[in-house]
Amino acid sequence: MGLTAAQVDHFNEHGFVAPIDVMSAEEAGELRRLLEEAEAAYPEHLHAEHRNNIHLVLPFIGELSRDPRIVDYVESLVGPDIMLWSTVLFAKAPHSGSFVSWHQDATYMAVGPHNDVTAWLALSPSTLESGCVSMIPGTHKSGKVEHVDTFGEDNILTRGQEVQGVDPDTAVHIELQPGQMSLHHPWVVHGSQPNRTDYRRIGIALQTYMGADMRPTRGPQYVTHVRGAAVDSSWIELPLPTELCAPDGIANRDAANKSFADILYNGAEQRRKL
Ligand SMILES: O=C(O)CCC(=O)C(=O)O
Repeated sequence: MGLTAAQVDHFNEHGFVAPIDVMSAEEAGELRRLLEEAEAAYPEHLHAEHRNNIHLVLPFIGELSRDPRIVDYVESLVGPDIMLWSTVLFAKAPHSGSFVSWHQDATYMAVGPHNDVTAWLALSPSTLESGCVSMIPGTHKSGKVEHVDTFGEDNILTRGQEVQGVDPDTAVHIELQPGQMSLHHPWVVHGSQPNRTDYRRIGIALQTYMGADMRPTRGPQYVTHVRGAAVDSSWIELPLPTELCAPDGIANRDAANKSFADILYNGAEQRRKL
């Protein structure tokens, strides 16, 4: 089952579509349990500063990246031949100041031409109070806009990059229950506020699902195959893991994270500790 014509129109007009039911709250709870069990077992590999590309070391996140209940919707936007660029675990501790400044994903990605979409799946309630993702509708139509690096301490983004002059009153707050997802366009301006609740707000961004026509514009860059045609040789294709945090998965993730950091920090005046 893919998106309805009305959902595709909404995405094209506003730059996002949500909420989309992917799985039951119980199933999302089970994913959360597996994730938190892995965080407890492998703290050196899974912590707040090491939260990228978890699908390369956690088999259940690898499987999630190919789950037809997500990918069928993605296919409605990018076509039948799909790769995945990365994943990001966006977790905010209860009553933490962590926030995400207004930004566009595509600005720092060094891939193109853009035929891609991010799926963001909630594993706990993502509400205005817990710091859900907020989108500025229609901003995807402007293409790339200027960002300023802030390196703000509580800013979860790599370089604290921020689009200036956004009017927060125009934001649409994407509230999701566990098991629901949003889909957003690589150029839509979005961000999120601190978590003011007693619970951990957890979302997994499958970021970004790319159509087969996309290419790296700086390299080397790593992807996993999701469905359809084989990955083009301009990418380095990595396998999904079969074991939790096994040495080969860790080596693949280290390579992908290094390339990810080199791309995201391109031209930056400083780097955070990774
Ligand atoms: O999870 C958040 O708070 C921000 C997510 C985000 O910026 C993204 O998925 O691109």
